[in-house]
Amino acid sequence: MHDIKHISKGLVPHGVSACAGCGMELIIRNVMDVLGEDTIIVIPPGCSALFSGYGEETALKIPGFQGNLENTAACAAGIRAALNAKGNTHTTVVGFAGDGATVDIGLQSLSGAIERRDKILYICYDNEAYMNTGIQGSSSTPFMASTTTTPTGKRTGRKDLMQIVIAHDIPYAATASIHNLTDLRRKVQKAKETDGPSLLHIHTPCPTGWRYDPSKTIELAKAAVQTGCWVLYEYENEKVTINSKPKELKPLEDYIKIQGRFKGLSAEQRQELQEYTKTSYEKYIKKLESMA
Ligand SMILES: Cc1ncc(C[n+]2csc(CCOP(=O)(O)OP(=O)(O)O)c2C)c(N)n1
Ligand code: SF4
Ligand SMILES: [Mg+2]
Repeated sequence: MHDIKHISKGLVPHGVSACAGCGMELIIRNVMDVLGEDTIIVIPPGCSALFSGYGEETALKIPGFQGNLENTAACAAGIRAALNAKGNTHTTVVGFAGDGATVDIGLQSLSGAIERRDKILYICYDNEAYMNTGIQGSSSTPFMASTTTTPTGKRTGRKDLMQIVIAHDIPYAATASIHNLTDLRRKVQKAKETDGPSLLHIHTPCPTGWRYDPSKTIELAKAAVQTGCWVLYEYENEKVTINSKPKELKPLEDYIKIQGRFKGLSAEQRQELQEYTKTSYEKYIKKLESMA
């Protein structure tokens, strides 16, 4: 932990070094705005580490701790336990980690914290690859997306973080998208108030890794929901609520055509991806409806 030296309006100053149009920056600004200053944040290596800081510097006006890719939830749980031992039950402890740090490398520590019922808020901003180290594919990288380790397109679909935490019967979990900040902020507040572990899985367009014009970040976040690539729902009291269900899905091209990571696909592959997306979406909605 280090003292906070930066003074600015709000808890996140202007002029941070995220790329222009970064979805993750927008998320942390909103998350911090809802959580307020009585918060301790744990951030693993990844793009978000610019918010936990380098050496003496930090881009957040709250105490922060940088752990490892493996242990965001364990570090957060340890801080929670120390606060509890001091009689402090009011401070929010939040883990803010990428998809690689969550769905791959830190999954065991997340599982342990949920199983122990540690009261931590865990946020996975999902930019669908290991961006900070050069866009390597993660288990959250979607089917057919090109990364530096899947140059001709990923051959498998993505791991389902939400269903994994639901299998732990987590008290509260929700997906969110930056195209609907009202919904996102409501979920942050709900997660904060949850008596036990809570998790938010937030879709995070990344202009550098997905290779699109930075002005299109919100448009893409919205298109992901409208084309069935991202489903907004929450799990609470052992039940699922679907927050947004498009009457009819928009064509997948609306989402993929401006992203460089899908540019190498042939017309047949694009068609295959369209069918895969539609079938997976319909199957997923049925499953969620059975959990309502
Ligand atoms: C065990 C381990 N493996 C690899 C690394 C190197 N590393 C640092 S950040 C990073 C990328 C993390 O990806 P993600 O969690 O998705 O965050 P993003 O960079 O996309 O924001 C990697 C692989 C590490 N720090 N620890
Ligand atoms: S690589 Fe992507 S997630 Fe990382 S700072 Fe740049 S836009 Fe944000
Ligand atoms: Mg990532």
